[in-house]
Amino acid sequence: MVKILVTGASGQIGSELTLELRKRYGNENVIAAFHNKKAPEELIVSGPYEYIDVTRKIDLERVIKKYDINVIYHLAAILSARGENDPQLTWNVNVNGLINVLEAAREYDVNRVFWPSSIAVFGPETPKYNAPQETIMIPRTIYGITKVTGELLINYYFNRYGLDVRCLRYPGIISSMTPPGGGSTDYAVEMFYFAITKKHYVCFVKEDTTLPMMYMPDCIKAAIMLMEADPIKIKHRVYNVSAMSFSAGQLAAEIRKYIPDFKCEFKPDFRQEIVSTWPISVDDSIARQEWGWKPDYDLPTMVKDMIEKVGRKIQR
Ligand code: AKB
Repeated sequence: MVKILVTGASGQIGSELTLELRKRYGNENVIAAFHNKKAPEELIVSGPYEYIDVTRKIDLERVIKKYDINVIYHLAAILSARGENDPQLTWNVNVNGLINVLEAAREYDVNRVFWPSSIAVFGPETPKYNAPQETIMIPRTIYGITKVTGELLINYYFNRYGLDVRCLRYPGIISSMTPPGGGSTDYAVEMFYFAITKKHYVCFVKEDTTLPMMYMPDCIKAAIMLMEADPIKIKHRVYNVSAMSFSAGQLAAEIRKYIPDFKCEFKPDFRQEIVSTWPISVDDSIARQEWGWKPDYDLPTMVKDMIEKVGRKIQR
């Protein structure tokens, strides 16, 4: 019997992933955990939930014991832009939180752990195009530093203790249900809300800023595919995954196909400096070879779906 704990369940990825896991494994078998934040109504009513501060190992232990948890999706984290306002807090949540999860997983015989890394592990020295899975990683943000540290830790826990931890390096994630908070790729979600409600958006990166991105259904599909993959096929602990790359200007132009009078201005702020250190595209061929990764959405199909879903959400 699978009993899954999702930390950071009220966040951008967590809210949709939790609902998908509940559909797959049964509502009562997926425990949503969040910290001090109002969670989407759907999460609260569809299954069990708990308040957890991942920097307190005792909180994790209580929930793991209470539900006899054997799989953890550990998503609680502070993202890149917010991280720069408080590097110590970011280290505490992202690194000490992860160590608490890994230690608790080891002590309570949890079978499998998922942890998201990010393209933020890369830095200006990484090749800009098709950034390889194994490459030079000298991130410039505290968030990126915590993600590199986390990748090293999960490799350590696998090699030292045999803990089956699996990790994806996500690009910027575009979602319709829960907006991201504190990321440097948030413009790619905000643009839809402003285009639909105000027909005007001031974008915080330059028009030609091009980054790897992924639509939420692919983000969830990748996590579940990796977690369900046969251990024999998994030769790495950390995988690059990719779906599409586009510039902020190309995104605005694609949205304009549905909202012709949408006006987008580009006024870069401190987040431009962050995204300028990240690659334009990543090479995910190892994930494709080893466990069959393949995204479903590209720029036009993602924009079409987002316009419909965000439009419906705003009307409600
Ligand atoms: C962020 O912008 O911080 C995140 C990420 C790329 O990890 N979306």
